[in-house]
Formats: sequence, structure tokens, C-alpha cells
Amino acid sequence: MTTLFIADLHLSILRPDITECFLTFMRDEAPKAEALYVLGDLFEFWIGDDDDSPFHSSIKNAFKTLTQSGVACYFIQGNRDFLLGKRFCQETGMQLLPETAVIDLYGTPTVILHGDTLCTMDENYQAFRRTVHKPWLQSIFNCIPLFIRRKIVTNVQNKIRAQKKIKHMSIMDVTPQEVVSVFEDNRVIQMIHGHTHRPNIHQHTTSNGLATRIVLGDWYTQGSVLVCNTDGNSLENRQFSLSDQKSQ
Ligand code: LP5
Ligand code: MN
Repeated sequence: MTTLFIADLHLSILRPDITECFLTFMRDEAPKAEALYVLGDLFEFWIGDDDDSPFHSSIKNAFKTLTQSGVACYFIQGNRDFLLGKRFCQETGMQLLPETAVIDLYGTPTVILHGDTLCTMDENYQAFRRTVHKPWLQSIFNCIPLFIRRKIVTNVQNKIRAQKKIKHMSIMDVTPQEVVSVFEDNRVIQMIHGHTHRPNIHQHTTSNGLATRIVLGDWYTQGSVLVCNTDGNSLENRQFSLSDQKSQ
């Protein structure tokens, strides 16, 4: 049996090529696994669990079919779907995990997280994150009509996009000392995360011993899956079969 990890799909109605690859993965590959972990940024942006568009329903149905077939599905929120919550999980049978969780991955205790909290040098982002994670602000936001929420998100995204262009690449990567702290605080020597869109396997020296950090890839030009079993872990790609509508 295998356990699968994915992150940073950024699913949206504007990218049918990504959606098609994801739905094929959910239909053909995920049912053979014992568990699927989604480590955040499944959606380009998640505006609230009451957004019942046909597009979102098709994604929810794919998870519902999978969980009903007996595959355990877990979700950790990313920086783009931090508003995905209990209702989505009730509708799909997924289990919402805290922002950092420790799991037993075939005998190796492993810390899993989205990865944005590791980028501590990105101070503007961390301040923004602290704001939008305030429960009272989220409660107010959830009471606003959907079409106004959509407008707010578009406005904030436009504002942020300009700021991100002038950010140095290095501050948008993980901070090595923070990575070591997460290994040590959780007393593990294996970590899996996404967010940076820089798939790789890194080694870190920690007080627990030599530790392995696996970074998941995004789904921008191909699917990206971490396949784990008793033989080890492999970062793999899945090809898109539709072409990107945007580049035509
Ligand atoms: O995902 P990626 O890699 O593109 O970029 C992330 C960081 N960006 C984000 C922003 C989200 O993608 C889009 C958010 C839309 C928000 C809608 C607001 C809804 C309000 C909800 C209230 C409960 O996560 C990016 C990082 C990058 O990862 C790498 O780590 O750099 O961070 C930014 O670009 C953020 C800026 O640095 C800071 C922006 C401050 C803007 C202040 C606007 C005020 C918002 C007030 C909200 C109420
Ligand atoms: Mn992210």
C-alpha cells in the first residue's frame, strides 16, 4: 500500500488542464492508496465553505467518492485556502488537521505542514498571515455576501501581486533555523511540506540527528505527487493531457 501527498494545485476554473490531471489522479491513482494528504493550496483561493459553484462541487465529489471507497483523506490549510473548514470536510469525508501535525509514515514519525510558516524572513507575509488568521476577522468575513467577498479577494490579490514581484526570491524560501526548530520541537527527523514550489529532498543537521525534508512540487506545468510506501519515498510528476488554455 502507498500513502500519497500533494500540495499547491491552485485549482481554478481558469485552468482546466490542472483540474483534468487532478480528477484523473483522483479516479485512477488515489483509490489504490491507503491515505491521501493534501498539504494546502488545493485551490487558487478558497473564499468560504458556502461557495457551492459547480466547479467546487466537482472537486468535492472527487474527494467524497474517494473517502467513501475507504481511502483516508487529510487536509492542512495553505495560505490560499486558510478559509477551508469543517463544512467542506463534512461534505467530503476529509479530516482537517492542525497547521502542523506529526504522523507515523511507515514507522518514521514525520512532521507535515503547508510550509508558509517556515518562511519567517518574509516578514510582510507573516504579518498578513497573522491578520487573516484572526478568528474574529474570519467570522466577520464569512458573514459578508459571497459576491462581495470575491471582490475583496480580487482587490487584495491585485495589491499583493505587485508587492510580490519586488520581493527577493531568497526571503520566499524557508528559513533554515526555523526548519531545524520544527524538527527539534516535534522530535522527528522527517518533514514533508509544500508552499515554496521548489520540489526537492534536503538534509538538515538537528539535535535529533540528520533529518530529511521533502518539498512537494506545484501543479503549474505538471502534476506532482509524493508516493510513500515501506520501500521509501519518491517525488513523481504526472503529465497534463489537456493543453493550458491560457497559453493558446
Ligand atoms: O501563494 P503565493 O506563493 O502566490 O504567495 C504567498 C503569499 N501570498 C499570499 C496571498 C494570497 O495568495 C492571496 C490572499 C487574498 C486575500 C484575501 C483576503 C481575505 C480576507 C480574509 C479575512 C479573514 O498568501 C506571499 C508570500 C509568498 O507566498 C511566499 O511565501 O510572499 O505573501 C505576500 O505577497 C503578502 C505580502 O507580502 C503582504 C501583503 C499585505 C497586504 C495587506 C492587504 C490588507 C489585507 C487585509 C485583509 C483583511
Ligand atoms: Mn502556499
